[in-house]
Amino acid sequence: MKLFILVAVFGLSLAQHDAHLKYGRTAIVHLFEWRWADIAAECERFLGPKGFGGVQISPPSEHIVLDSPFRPWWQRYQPIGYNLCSRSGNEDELKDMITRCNNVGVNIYVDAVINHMCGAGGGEGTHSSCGSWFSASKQDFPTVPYSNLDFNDYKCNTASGEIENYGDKYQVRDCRLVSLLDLALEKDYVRGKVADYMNKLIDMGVAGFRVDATKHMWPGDLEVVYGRLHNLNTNWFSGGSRAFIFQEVIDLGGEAISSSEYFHLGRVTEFKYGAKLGTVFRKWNNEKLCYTKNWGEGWGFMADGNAVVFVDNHDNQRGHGAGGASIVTFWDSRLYKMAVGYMLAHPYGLTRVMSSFRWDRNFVNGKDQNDWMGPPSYGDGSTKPVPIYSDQTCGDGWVCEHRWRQITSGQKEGSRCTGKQIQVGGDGRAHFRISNQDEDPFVAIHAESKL
Ligand code: QV4
Ligand code: CA
Repeated sequence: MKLFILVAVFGLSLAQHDAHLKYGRTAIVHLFEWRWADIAAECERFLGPKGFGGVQISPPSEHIVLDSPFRPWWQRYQPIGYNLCSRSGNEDELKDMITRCNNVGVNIYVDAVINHMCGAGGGEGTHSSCGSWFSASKQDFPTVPYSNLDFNDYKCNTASGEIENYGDKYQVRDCRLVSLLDLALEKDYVRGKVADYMNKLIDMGVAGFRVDATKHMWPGDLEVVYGRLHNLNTNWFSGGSRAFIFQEVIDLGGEAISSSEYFHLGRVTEFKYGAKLGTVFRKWNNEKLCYTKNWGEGWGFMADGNAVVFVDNHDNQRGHGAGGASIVTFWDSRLYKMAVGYMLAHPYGLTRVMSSFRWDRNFVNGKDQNDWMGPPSYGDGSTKPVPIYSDQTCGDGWVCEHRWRQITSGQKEGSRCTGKQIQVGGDGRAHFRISNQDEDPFVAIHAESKL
């Protein structure tokens, strides 16, 4: 009997590691700040046909709307409630996107901001994406509702109420991250509201969640919340499927909290991956590509089945979060194509491709003054659609790395390959040359792209 229970609990938690990708699909893409209407169209015209497994979307929950700086991208990481209207669109558009993407085999993963609400200095009024009233100063969020009883101030042990020392796991979890009002996830009431929010999305058809700021929440609290989640919608997923959970924990070593505290709950972001890959492709510290022949666990990364990996993310491509100077982004396009090509070809972790927007970088003493800039928008702050040109690239400041030819790789078109053509002998060997002068100095061979 005891053994049986052990197996059942183990099975349940492992289930949350499964991204439920449809057959033959292996990578997901973060369409950072895209509108729901554009994601729906992208699933049908590109992601479905090209074999992408899923999309990580920006937080769909109601968020603060800021004037200064004007509409920063990070306002979406300051929820004021769980209504589903955001800078990307309203609830109907969200639902339509989930349905249309699921119908072409592309899963949707929601960025869930459940550690906190808006910043303590967020004021009072209806400056929010659905127009709901809230008061940051009174800690009053009537649309949920949360009141001042639902926050962690009574537990936090620092004088400022902020996280002051990442060496102390109590402050990291019970105090405010950059002044963001910290939810008391130990309370059954708060757990219930968070689970209701996530369940509404599951019922609409999402396949799982990126859990924002996981390091700042206790594993025991999360276990209860995840345990209350519904099974996935059987219109698209087989009966009994559990939501895929991948948790944002930045663990480069040397802090009180480590990624491994969350492995039993779902996958975890492996931030060492992009940081190390950057040093290899930049040839820093005498790194060489040939040293990566044991790339993955051999480099001290977490176990394959626990990891979500990426070259860069929406934070560290603009100096937020962690990863350091080595991170390669679309700004270094030639290196970036090589690094992403390498990641996609390598069998380690669940791979996530970043899809960004451009902004006007302005470095003063090494710090980008414009790292706050939001997506391409009109004067009133509303986000612009993503125009697609006939050569398949995107316009209006949308970078669309996921559409770069080298990242989708060569295609088979009729009787020819659009990429490099390579002869593979019956013995499985091939002879080919890669010059370091090539514009794209790498080759990835896909077993099913043959003539
Ligand atoms: C500022 C000061 C505070 C001060 C406060 C006073 O920094 O010390 O107390 O004013 O009002 C924005 C501003 C930030 C501001 C804060 C509150 O940038 O300067 O505080 O708002 O007004 C994103 C951005 C943050 C942004 C936040 C909320 O990166 O800059 O803060 O959204 O809008 C750690 C965590 C990790 C986190 C990473 C960035 O362990 O979990 O930092 N990553 C995730 C997301 C990230 C997001 C958050 C967490 C928060 O990926 O995008 O932060 O949801 O490593
Ligand atoms: Ca917390």
